[in-house]
Amino acid sequence: MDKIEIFKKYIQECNRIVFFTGAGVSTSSGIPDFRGQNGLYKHAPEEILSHDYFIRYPEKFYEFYFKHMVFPSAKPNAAHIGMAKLEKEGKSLGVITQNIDTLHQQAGSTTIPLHGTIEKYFCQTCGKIHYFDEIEKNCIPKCKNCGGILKPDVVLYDEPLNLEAINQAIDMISSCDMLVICGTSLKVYPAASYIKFFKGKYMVLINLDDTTYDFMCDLVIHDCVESVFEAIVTKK
Ligand code: CNA
Repeated sequence: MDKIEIFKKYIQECNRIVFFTGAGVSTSSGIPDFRGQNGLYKHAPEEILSHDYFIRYPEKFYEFYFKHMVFPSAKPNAAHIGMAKLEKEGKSLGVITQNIDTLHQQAGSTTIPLHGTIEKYFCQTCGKIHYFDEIEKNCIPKCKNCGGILKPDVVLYDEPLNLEAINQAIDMISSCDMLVICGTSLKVYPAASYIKFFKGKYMVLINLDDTTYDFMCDLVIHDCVESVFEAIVTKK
């Protein structure tokens, strides 16, 4: 049996599937990842997307952020749509994602965004919330209330994750019967460590490159995640 057939068989057997996703799920929507073949790693994103850098150089931070992290015209691809479809069919509990791009939410999945989203911005001075559509994009976005600098509601390097999101992610992973890990290098912690809470039947990994967790999985597919979902959901 080929790997796609095995994956289809697992999907038939399971009704509490959870997807754990990363930047590779969105590359075919035109959003570059960090560590893939055309990734942003040459720009040192870990330094620029850190809390310390944001506080010290907000102008340079936002220049990078709006150029490399925000893609308002990106649309969900076959992977986002396939995961949402499996949830509508009662097969999946939803998606836990490290992505900030909101494409899973746009596709209609129940989504736990571990690293926040590009949708919300908080004033550093008065706390007022702003949304993407209402902020200025060609300079440092400022609060409409007090003029303070806005910070995106994304988890920057050297910032803690949201406790509620962590608890929801661990709950979902520890109660699912199949965990499908897609488009992530599993190199960003603590997010990657949550997959260790899985105690269900099948762990599947779909990623172009090897990861250090491949050995733990029942099925590893080194291919484009959107092609896999086209094969199993769209063309089933
Ligand atoms: P990463 O470390 O860049 O890894 C991405 C992985 O996806 C690599 O191993 C690639 O081989 C693989 N990959 C790329 N394209 C595909 C594809 N079409 N099909 C299958 N596999 C593919 O990204 P991670 O998500 O693991 O790292 C977590 C960081 C990246 C999080 O903090 C994110 O917020 C951050 N990030 C998010 C986005 C986004 O929201 N779309 C974009 C870039 C970075």
